[in-house]
Amino acid sequence: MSTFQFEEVVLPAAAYHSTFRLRIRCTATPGAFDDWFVDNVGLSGGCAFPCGDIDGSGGPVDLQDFATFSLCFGGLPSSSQGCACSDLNGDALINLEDFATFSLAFGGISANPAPDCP
Ligand SMILES: [Ca+2]
Ligand SMILES: [Ca+2]
Repeated sequence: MSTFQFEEVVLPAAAYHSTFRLRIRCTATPGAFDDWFVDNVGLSGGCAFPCGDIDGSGGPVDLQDFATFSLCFGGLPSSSQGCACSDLNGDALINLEDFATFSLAFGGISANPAPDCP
């Protein structure tokens, strides 16, 4: 049996895109044999922009940010960068709690990225 180890790779914020691919090769067994399984593979990401700047445009939190937030409301943070930024408290839900935080950020500029919103 092969021995595996846990590997975690921290990607730069600019690496977030919708065509992420993960390639896993078995190099321990010669020939065309598959003697292993890969499971518990996860991909997690977060918002690369300051709290409330959901569209990443910079500047104060505005109606463009709200437009993206409303499209993501009730959805999954993993569905897009904008939805990742809409999960303002990092609980993997986009709900009224996030809206409350968004409302506080509206019109301002935060130094912290979600989910570390003030
Ligand atoms: Ca913005
Ligand atoms: Ca949330």
